[in-house]
Amino acid sequence: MLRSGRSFISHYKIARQLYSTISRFSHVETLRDGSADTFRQQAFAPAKPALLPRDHFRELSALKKWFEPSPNILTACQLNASYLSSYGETLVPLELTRDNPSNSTDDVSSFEQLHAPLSFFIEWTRHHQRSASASTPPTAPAGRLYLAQARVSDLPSPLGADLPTPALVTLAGKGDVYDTNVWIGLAPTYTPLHRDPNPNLFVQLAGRKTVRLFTPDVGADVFRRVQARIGAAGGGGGSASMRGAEMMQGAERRVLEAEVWGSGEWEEGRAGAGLEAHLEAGDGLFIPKGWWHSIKGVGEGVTGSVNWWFRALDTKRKQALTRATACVAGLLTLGAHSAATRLRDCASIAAMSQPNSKNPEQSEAASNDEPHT
Ligand SMILES: O=C(O)CCC(=O)C(=O)O
Repeated sequence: MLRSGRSFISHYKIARQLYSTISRFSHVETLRDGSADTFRQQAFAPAKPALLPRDHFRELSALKKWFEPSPNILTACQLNASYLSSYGETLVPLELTRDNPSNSTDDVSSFEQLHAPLSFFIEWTRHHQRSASASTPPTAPAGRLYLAQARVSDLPSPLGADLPTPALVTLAGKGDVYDTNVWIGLAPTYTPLHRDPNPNLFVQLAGRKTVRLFTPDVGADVFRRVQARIGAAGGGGGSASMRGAEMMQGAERRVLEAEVWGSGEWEEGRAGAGLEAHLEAGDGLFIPKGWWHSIKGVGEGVTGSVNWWFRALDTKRKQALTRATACVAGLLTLGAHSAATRLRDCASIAAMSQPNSKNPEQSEAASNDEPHT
């Protein structure tokens, strides 16, 4: 059967868009095991995005205690209100996004950040999940809430204890965590393209997310092009490492989203520059410092994640560790006397690699970490 010319063209456009979206993003590779050595050698040291083996973080307490299966929607989760309500008075940061009426070009009319008790957010998700699964048509939602960038250090300590720092984080970097944040919402959720000034271990606690990543240079190009485009229309000017209101609404949101999730132009001559990862509860993704990423909560029900922004070893410490390793290896080939002398050398080199070393070489160790928002 022949289609009308217009309908054929629109089908062709959709097919082309789908094809280009599918083919432009390669899958993030999965590490062969979750050991600290493999993580360090194949992801952390070469600054390469990588997925930990599926379910690696399945045992995290938060994953088991904060969420439970939805009784109404197969495969969806909900918040475990009976556990979390004990901390209902805790103030948490929320993002409120309001949808625009359908006759507007922007799909989001306003974006606000506020603080409200956790109990309010629990009630909001419960209400929305109930009306989404009810057979009666739901009333138009007044807006969407996203519990975004809630610092674990600001949560009551039992909740913080449900998110112990993974060994990979303490073993691979300087051993300290810059910041840990949780992100909980009802799918769909959306975080625009940005980059983090520290390495990021991103772990999915509930529901599903899709992450798209760009190399530092391609991401910077995409961001610049979007800024230029909306700058011409009088908008933009935000920072890519700040979760600012400008990237969550209006022209910047629309153009950024189209560039990353639609038929953006970044791919020309840039094979392999865009990566994609699909995360489910228990999965973990390493996002190296400076890699650009945009994240969508997909599917149905509650989606929850936690990220650990941790510090990379500074160059001096990296060099000292390499020298110390070589020094110890050399010991094995020496006689007792020379070995004792060599051992003293090794000890002083190893001291240099300690984070709080008083060695003058270390005073320069203050990292190039920038603040997160
Ligand atoms: O999960 C999200 O929506 C955002 C997380 C994020 O931006 C990050 O980990 O850098």
